[in-house]
Amino acid sequence: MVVTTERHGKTGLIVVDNPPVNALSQAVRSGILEAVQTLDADPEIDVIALLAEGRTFIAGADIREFSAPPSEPLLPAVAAAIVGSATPVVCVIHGTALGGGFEMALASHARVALAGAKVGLPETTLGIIPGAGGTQRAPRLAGIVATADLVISGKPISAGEALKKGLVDRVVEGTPREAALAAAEAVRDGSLATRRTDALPPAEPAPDEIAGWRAELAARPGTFALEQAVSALEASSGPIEDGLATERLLFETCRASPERAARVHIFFAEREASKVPELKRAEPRPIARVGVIGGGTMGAGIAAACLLSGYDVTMVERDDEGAARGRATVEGVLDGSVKRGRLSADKRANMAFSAGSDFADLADCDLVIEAAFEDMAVKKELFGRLGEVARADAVLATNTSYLDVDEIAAASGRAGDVVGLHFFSPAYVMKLLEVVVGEKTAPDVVATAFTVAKRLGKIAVWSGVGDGFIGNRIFLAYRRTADIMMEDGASPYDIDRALVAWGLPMGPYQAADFAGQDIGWATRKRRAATRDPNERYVAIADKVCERGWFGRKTGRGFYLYPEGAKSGVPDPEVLALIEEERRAKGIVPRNFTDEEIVNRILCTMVNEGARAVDAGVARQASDVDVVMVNGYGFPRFRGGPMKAADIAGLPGILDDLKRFAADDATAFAPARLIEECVAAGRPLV
Ligand code: 3H9
Repeated sequence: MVVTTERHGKTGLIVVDNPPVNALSQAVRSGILEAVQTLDADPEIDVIALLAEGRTFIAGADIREFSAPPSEPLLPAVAAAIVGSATPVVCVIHGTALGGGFEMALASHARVALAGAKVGLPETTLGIIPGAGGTQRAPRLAGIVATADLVISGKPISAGEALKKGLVDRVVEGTPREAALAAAEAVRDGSLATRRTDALPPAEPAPDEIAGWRAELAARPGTFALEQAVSALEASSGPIEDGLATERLLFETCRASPERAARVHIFFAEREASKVPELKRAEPRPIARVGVIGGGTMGAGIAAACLLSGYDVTMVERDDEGAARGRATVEGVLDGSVKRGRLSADKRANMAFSAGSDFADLADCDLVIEAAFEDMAVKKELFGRLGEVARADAVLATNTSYLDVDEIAAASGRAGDVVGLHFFSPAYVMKLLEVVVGEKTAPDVVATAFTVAKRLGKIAVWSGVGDGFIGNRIFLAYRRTADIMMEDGASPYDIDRALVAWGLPMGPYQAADFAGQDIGWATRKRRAATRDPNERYVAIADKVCERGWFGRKTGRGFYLYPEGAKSGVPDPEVLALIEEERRAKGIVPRNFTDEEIVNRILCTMVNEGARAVDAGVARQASDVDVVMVNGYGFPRFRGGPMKAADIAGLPGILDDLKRFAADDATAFAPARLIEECVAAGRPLV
């Protein structure tokens, strides 16, 4: 029974119990509907309270049901039954009341929240809009602008803030059950007023704000649901029946959209990624003290991330000067967190952090993360020492972004303890963590890595050993395809523009300039010796670097960055340099449409992602999406490259791959997984 009723004197309780988050499945919807009707018809009951068991009130509609046709009773009918109940209904919120969960509260006649509870309307983050009255009832209580804050940001607000906005009526202490019984008593003695939201006057129109939001949304891709949400909010200044009908129509349009399919896919893919079998097979090792080798940008970022998540941190650098620099960087991050209100001064003062140059300080660490220079010889030397210095039960991790983790592990003399933890910069901000599992990595070490990742608030993805793991492997392939298009006739500015219009936050050349091209150049030089001489190599970026044009930090890269300019401007000298390269290679430039640019890049990413699955580097295709969305800015509204390929039509992608492979098999010779999926008529994810 996912919904039960209880009678306590004249109070009728409707208790939802559908773990883990009390999502509004068909059974819950029909349970609430029936319970409201039963208790409303009971002459002994004069107040009804709606509450939930477990860690949270209702976290929304059951997202898993969105891809199937809707089944009765629909959520708006449940909300209508609550609003229409002649017996007042009080809703008691604990944990998070989100989406349809908060809409059940908005339909109730009064709302009581436990301190610490949160409420929100995050539907647009899933590519839909509130579809059970949220866009009509919240504006009647709080106004269009305050509701838009919730709907457009998708972020929940605290019970206290909700009280200020008029979205809840009271914030109380205690358990949900105690609060429900007390609230019923308060309704009875008149100290808690009840009202029917639908009987409140329509919201005050906000035409200027609405025009502003529309203009802002029109300027960026992937805002279909947000645009529909604005239209629904606009309708809240008319009669409630019309508004609810408009909302329903717009909700259904969103439900059928590719944006919804993509966003819901990535929501579940992120949760699937960390369900690795090792977590069931092995007990994670306890971790309290983390050692970090290296105090550069990466090392300091990792140290800060660990401190912010409550670990003690020992940082070790080559010399005292390096340690002092590393310490200063970490402290800068922590001070920034205090300033932004994300960390209390008290917690900051009590953090256990030391930075020094004595390797022996790592001896009492439970986990050591190496973030030294990206060079195999350096890493092997460090892991050789670490193998001896670190405690026998310590986990040893490398933050390498390309190198062979098995080779590094072997150097430690205890390969079972070694794992790759590939953080993304800045490590205290970026959500993605690739957990690179070597041939000999012990299952409890993998389980430890995923457990630490969870505590760090990261989305961890399992990766096998392979050049660039999952993300950088795809990134390298993507950049190579872009470079080839650039040499064949597209300008870097055309490529960036087409990809940004498609939804990437930056094109590859804007990104290179932003990050600083010297790092990529150094990597290319290191890899030159192992490059296949028969493979096409585009040297344009090297020529740009040879001139010292490393990007923003040097005032020019692929773009020029004049004093005070917000973004780069095209550089005629770079165009001339590209022209020169084409001439030297005898390439007659051809035209690339934006569509072809996007298609070639998408085909490259999907193919390389599928090859990573073929090679056992990625466990499943959805992990590729999680990596690209959370580490490389791939647009969430497209669900990741694999989902984007499914949405575009996988058979068409395979045809394109075959066509493009005729002149570039390196990037486009189709991966086995794609051939198999198309042959079997199934999607990649
Ligand atoms: C909506 O309400 C539409 C309506 O307006 C209109 C309808 C007509 N459904 O995140 P966690 C699962 S749209 C199904 O790891 P946490 C999740 O997959 C909805 N399943 O825990 C996971 O399963 P598993 C609006 C759901 O503590 C487990 O619960 N609501 C749903 O870190 C635990 O989740 C939202 O967008 C769901 N709605 O965070 C809220 N939610 O264990 C979405 C979760 O098998 N949910 N699951 O992997 C969240 O933001 C977080 O899950 C929450 C808990 C904050 C609640």
